[in-house]
Amino acid sequence: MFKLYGFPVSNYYNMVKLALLEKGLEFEEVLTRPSQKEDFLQKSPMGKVPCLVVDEGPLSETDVILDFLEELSSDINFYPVDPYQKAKVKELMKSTELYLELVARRLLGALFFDQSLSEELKTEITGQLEKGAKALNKLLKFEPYAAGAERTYADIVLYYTVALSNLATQKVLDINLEDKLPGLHTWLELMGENSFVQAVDADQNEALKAMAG
Ligand SMILES: N[C@@H](CCC(=O)N[C@@H](CS)C(=O)NCC(=O)O)C(=O)O
Repeated sequence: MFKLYGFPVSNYYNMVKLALLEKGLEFEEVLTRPSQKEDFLQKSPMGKVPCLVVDEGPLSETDVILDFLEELSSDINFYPVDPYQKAKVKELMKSTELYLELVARRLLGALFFDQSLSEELKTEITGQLEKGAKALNKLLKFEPYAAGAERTYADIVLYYTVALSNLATQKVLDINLEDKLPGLHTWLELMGENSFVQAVDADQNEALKAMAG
């Protein structure tokens, strides 16, 4: 059985967890924080989560793990067969990570630990978010799914990116991503109807509550 290392607040962890659930692959969750301890670095060389240990050994980096899961036999696929459409899904996944996730991540210290941010930094991050949202709006389809008619990995990546990013942008910058990404609200509702999404969300919400004390 696979072992998934990480913790349920982590958006990256939840992307892999949802993919495993959707694909019906058996796995055990091993509650783990990022760590620089040598035994964890053997599994995840940067000490980050998630890390998935499969029969052959460990794998780190979320996109690599998602691609690996897709290669395993499954009736549930998250990439289109057509090479161009598949590349478009990957373009959307990568853009979501680079221009939304990694930008909003700069606010997580303020979200979780009340770190203060200078007005200058807030202005810089707001500018990056505006630019990123403009780019994402060129790629997002919401017809009804992120990349078109079918559910793809782009939905999984966007869903858990938005989950934490929107908490952060609302708290720190008073920006609701639903106002920046037209169609996001309806799509979030659609995604929320899925029972696996509900299960992962419930674990994330519980962990967020525990973190808030
Ligand atoms: N590039 C990594 C990023 C994963 C990541 O940043 N995970 C966070 C938790 S959400 C982490 O482990 N942070 C600790 C660190 O950056 O050292 C991936 O795609 O899996």
